[in-house]
Amino acid sequence: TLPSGRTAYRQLADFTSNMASLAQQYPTKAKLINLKEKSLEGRTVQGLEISHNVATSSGKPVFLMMGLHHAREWPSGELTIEFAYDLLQNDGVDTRITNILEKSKVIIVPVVNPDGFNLSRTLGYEMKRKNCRITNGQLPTAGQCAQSTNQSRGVDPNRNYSGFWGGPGASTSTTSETYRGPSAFSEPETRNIQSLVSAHQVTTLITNHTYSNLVLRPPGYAAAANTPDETMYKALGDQMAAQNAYTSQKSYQLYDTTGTTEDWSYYATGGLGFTFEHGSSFHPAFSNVPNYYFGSGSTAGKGNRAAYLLAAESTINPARHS
Ligand code: 0X9
Ligand code: ZN
Repeated sequence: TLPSGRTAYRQLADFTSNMASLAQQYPTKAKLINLKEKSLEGRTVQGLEISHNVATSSGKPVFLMMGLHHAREWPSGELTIEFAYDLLQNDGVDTRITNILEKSKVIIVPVVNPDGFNLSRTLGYEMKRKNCRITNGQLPTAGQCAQSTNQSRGVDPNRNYSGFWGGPGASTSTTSETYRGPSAFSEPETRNIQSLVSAHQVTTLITNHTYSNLVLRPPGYAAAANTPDETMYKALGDQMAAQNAYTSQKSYQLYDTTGTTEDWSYYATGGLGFTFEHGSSFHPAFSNVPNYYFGSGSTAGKGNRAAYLLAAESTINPARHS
């Protein structure tokens, strides 16, 4: 059973109400945050900051976890919010969690791309990937993303960050699933994460996606050199992959990309960012999600929960992983 007890994929309103409930239930430890900009359809993008005495936790190193950059990748939001439930429910029970919340702060943003997710999860356009940008210069009104050309409309949020933006593995075609946008950080979804990271000491981040059972680290394209932190980076990636039994590798070994989240955040801040690609399809039956979280078979009792705990602990003492 998942920490929240859920048995079906959340809709956008469920994420919103669940985060509000957690903040209300754990007022000293969980703080609801509104990211800087609304989505193109006017939705507020929310997150939770989680730490002991969260109101005065501004100096603590941060582990940031995100979901749903890509609309159809529903488990990525579930795993992100379930980690928040787990931390809050098991603080004072699990000594690793107590230590994490004492010495660090965890920030979760389960739905980075709410317009796209709403279209995919609720309005029936299940395979929507990108945001709802209309590329003729207009802004969409609420629900307009669901109109006829919705599937091809939009900017890929995971090609719109500034890291190597303009390079290979991203498209200049507005109808491509990997359209990079007219300029780096042209979209509110990526600017929200940029300003969130800039306002905190984010020393480790995980951006959850589906699918392929991978733990990916920069660089995102083959012609780029290894990061200067390759030894430490690989060590932490490999340790996390030992928990969830995914393959730990450099991102470009999957395929070239530019403009992805951690190819910006790592080179901009030095914090270690990873993409996790979960499972074997974009959104399988919900009954798979508890297995993703807690592990199953050879990873029973480990899974992504254990990988996330390692990531959070790495913020407390990064050198421990080198
Ligand atoms: O293409 C992406 O944005 C990610 N895959 S997904 O199916 N979730 O869209 C993978 C990006 C990982 N980075 C590289 N492959 N360089
Ligand atoms: Zn994705």
